[in-house]
Amino acid sequence: MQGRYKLYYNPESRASVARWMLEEVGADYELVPVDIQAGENRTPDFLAVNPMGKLPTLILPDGTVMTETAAILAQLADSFPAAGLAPALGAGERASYYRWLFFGPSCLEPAGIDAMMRKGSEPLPKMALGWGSYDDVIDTLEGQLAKAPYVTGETFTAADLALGATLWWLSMFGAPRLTESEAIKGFVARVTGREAFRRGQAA
Ligand SMILES: N[C@@H](CCC(=O)N[C@@H](CS)C(=O)NCC(=O)O)C(=O)O
Repeated sequence: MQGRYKLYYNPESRASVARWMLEEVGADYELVPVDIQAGENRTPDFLAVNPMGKLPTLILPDGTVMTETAAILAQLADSFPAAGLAPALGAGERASYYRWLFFGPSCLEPAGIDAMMRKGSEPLPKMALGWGSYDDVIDTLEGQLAKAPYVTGETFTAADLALGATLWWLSMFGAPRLTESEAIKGFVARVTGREAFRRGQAA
């Protein structure tokens, strides 16, 4: 969808992942700063847009409200096909792309946050957790990233952006094992070396 996008934004939030994607696809967009520390994401005006009070919140050119980082990445990849960030519909690569795009928010993120923040309580039963265990998630990702430069093979897609961004901030916050893994370190360096990543970090 062409036109101007509006991204409710804070640089220290997942909104920076959506901004990176807007840069990747060359979208026309504006940022609306939201000061989370000052509670601007909990005002009635913001909650009327996103009742979860979360960033990123993206307004599409036709006024549709989008939340959920991975969904935003998928929508932008499809809206800007010339950027080549999503494999063709129906192709095997597309299946692999979906797999890894969803692996981010459903496995890597909760496993990483649980591994860093859980204090002293018993681990939850692996069978009941969608991500099984932190070690299973990292072993799986390591195995995949050892095979090829990107998670679906030779080509960078929105799934790499989703996983790369999450691995990048989990590494910065000291999640276990990440900085000891050559495959993961190499992948994070590869994706954060992209020009669009740098542009998305600009003040
Ligand atoms: N499921 C959402 C999570 C978004 C999220 O948790 N955003 C955090 C910043 S990284 C936020 O807005 N926190 C503010 C708050 O909850 O008050 C996504 O994947 O985009």
